[in-house]
Amino acid sequence: TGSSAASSSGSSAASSSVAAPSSASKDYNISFIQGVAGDEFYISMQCGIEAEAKRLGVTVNTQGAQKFDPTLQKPIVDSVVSSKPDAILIAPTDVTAMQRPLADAAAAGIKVVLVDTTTEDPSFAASQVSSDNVGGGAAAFDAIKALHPDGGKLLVISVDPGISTTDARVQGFEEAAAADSAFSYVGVQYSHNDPATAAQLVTAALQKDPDIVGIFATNLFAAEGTSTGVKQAGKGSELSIVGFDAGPNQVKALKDGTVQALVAQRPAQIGTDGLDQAVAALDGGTVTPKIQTGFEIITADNVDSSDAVYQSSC
Ligand code: T6T
Repeated sequence: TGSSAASSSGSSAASSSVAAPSSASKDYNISFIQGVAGDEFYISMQCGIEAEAKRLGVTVNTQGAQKFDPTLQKPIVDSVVSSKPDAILIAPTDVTAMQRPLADAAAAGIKVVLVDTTTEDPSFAASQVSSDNVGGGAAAFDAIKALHPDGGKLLVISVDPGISTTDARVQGFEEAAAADSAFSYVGVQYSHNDPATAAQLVTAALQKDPDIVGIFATNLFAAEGTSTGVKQAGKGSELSIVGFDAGPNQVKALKDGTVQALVAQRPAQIGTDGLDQAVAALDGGTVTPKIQTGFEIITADNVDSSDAVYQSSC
């Protein structure tokens, strides 16, 4: 496997430039609804939110469904809304399915802040905080290109259509790949956030196209399964994997050489900024409607010095 890939940081409006309240005027009751429970990305986000809640003097309650699935997230939203929190921070699991429940929550007077993902018409939201997902997808292509300058076939393993983040990552990757005639794009396949499905998709794709040189896995679970699939197919340095996210398993795969680069997001920062915006909205302070947080490309060369690895607990 290749030893180095392009190393750069995401260029996006630094969220540190966004004003944060120094405290809340009262102990607000705020709910954080994760995209899915047990995902180190959302655990790290929760850690950022909890630390900021302590600093501001507000109370946060966190919940997440067992799967990244709007049919499981909607009942959680319904029950949270009926408990009448002051604000909701949420990563909606589908652009369409979560639109109405969240617009209704906002119409009922709850401040809604979208963290990570968004919906098709987020005008109901007080603020939206997310990574530069299109830019991250393009950076994933650059990392593959650095390892395979002669080009070749590319595959993308994503989650499900209708998830704003992973769709934007696919878009950024596809646009960058289309602009480079040395590469040919085999297409995107959807793993439903299930590593076993991702592994099966990858082994099948490699059977059909054994000369694939690069696979972009658009989130943590897609990357986990992609690593397994490539290992099962017995591929070596002729193929590189770039994964979005930097959970402990992804870092392990990077260190053992299965994965060549990770696009690490700043989930704790997304959470911190999201809570700041909720409190600002509740207190009538300055609210920034849209905040883009950065990302970092992690490779074997900089993994030991990187502080971007996700937490599995706070
Ligand atoms: O990649 C993150 C998140 O940004 C995405 O919306 C869903 O998947 C993750 O939570 C990683 O599993």
